[in-house]
Amino acid sequence: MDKPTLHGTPLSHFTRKIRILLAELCVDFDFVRASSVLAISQASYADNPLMRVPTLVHAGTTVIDSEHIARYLVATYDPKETSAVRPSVASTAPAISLAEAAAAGWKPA
Ligand SMILES: N[C@@H](CCC(=O)N[C@@H](CS)C(=O)NCC(=O)O)C(=O)O
Repeated sequence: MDKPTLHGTPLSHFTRKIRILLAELCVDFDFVRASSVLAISQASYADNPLMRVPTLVHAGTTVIDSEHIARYLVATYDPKETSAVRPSVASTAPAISLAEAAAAGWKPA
């Protein structure tokens, strides 16, 4: 399967939401840092006509808006077929996903 490319900025919380979901789904992806969220050309946002980040490009498809991107990723990468924790993290962290933690009543401090 083609590797998706996420266009965004490190400080964008919408971009971060998608990076967390990609990690949870164990999806390997390329990250392209947008030059600035003040840029005035669509090209700076991977041709996102809304001129915002994030934008996901995968297998010839461009998906815009983090909610649509999240739905696209969950539909494309079956969460049931992926490990809840990335292998590099699994050796040092308890093997529990955010969904499992929430179901168990865990709340962030
Ligand atoms: N509804 C959009 C909002 C995205 C958004 O507002 N991103 C900010 C960065 S966190 C942005 O690109 N701002 C540039 C601007 O508003 O011109 C989504 O969920 O992806």
